Amino acid sequence: MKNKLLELLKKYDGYISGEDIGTQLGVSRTAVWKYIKALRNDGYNIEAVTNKGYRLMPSDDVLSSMEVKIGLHTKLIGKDVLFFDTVDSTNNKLRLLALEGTEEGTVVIADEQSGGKGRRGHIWSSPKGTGLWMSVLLKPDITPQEASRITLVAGLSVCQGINALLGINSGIKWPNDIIIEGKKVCGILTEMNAQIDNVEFVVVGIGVNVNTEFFSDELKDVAVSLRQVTCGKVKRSEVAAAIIERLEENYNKYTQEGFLAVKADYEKNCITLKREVKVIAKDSFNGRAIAINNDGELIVEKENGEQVTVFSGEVSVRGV
Ligand code: BT5
Repeated sequence: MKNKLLELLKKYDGYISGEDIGTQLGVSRTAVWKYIKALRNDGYNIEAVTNKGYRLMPSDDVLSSMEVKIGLHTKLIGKDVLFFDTVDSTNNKLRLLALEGTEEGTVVIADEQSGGKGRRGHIWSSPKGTGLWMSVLLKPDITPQEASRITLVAGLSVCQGINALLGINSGIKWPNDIIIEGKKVCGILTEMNAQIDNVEFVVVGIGVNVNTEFFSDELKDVAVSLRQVTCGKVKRSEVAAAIIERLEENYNKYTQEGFLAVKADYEKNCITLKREVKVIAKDSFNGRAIAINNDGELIVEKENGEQVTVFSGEVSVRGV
């Protein structure tokens, strides 16, 4: 009911009386008042004026399950959106839920992560109220070796989602960073539970800096937020919905037709291609990123003309 009331308030530009709300939703005016109070507790700014009724004020950046779901038209991803004020890591939270049998497509979002994780034990800074810290549960019928392609699919979805929503020009640094003007706006951490030859489930963790105004000294030269780029406050729920919509579309293409189905879009948005890169591995080398192959791996051409296939997760690639 709270959901329906919110939708109704959003539909009206001006005021709507308690009586009208009651009639449209089929509840008493006392019940209307109760739900208005509940929405205010969730952070919505609802004005009440005698003889006029209620009006939803241009909303601040309220992040909640309901707010995300209102913007969604997907069938699988986001059918369930679970919101938490604080968790250690949305990936950890969703993994536990997955072990209990939670359905594919479930999304966990938190306002704050106390132990946000990057890859290989890195820390992901996830302060309260500033970013979109979100994990998505997927159960693709793939082998563990193929799981890194899910990261590419997710990266593409973030890039397309935020570019379309905000009219910006982010790009993907292969394999999993979303970059704007040379700085990282989003990182993706894909974790899985698997047997030797099949994946039970994949948790795709997506961290987007949305309304961060100031980064720590350590991060300020490498990190950027959507707010810093657009010079205005951005609604995290809209960012979440835009990403989930694209993710469902790309994930369906991927599961039905393989990576080839999204490869052209990935390449179009990939800023690593045609650039000089340094592949950091046991034996580091310099080269030129010339292509993404049909499995999503990066082909780097060394100065001597030798072509090397770089597997995601195995190395880092930096612009030189
Ligand atoms: C990543 O790791 O980029 C993956 C980050 C995934 C975060 C999401 S949030 C939701 C879900 N729950 C989690 O616990 N994690 C996922 P990596 O490529 O290892 O990059 C980590 C490095 O990025 C750090 O060592 C810092 O240098 C830098 N960094 C940390 N916090 C950052 C931030 N908020 N913005 C930009 N860069 C950051």
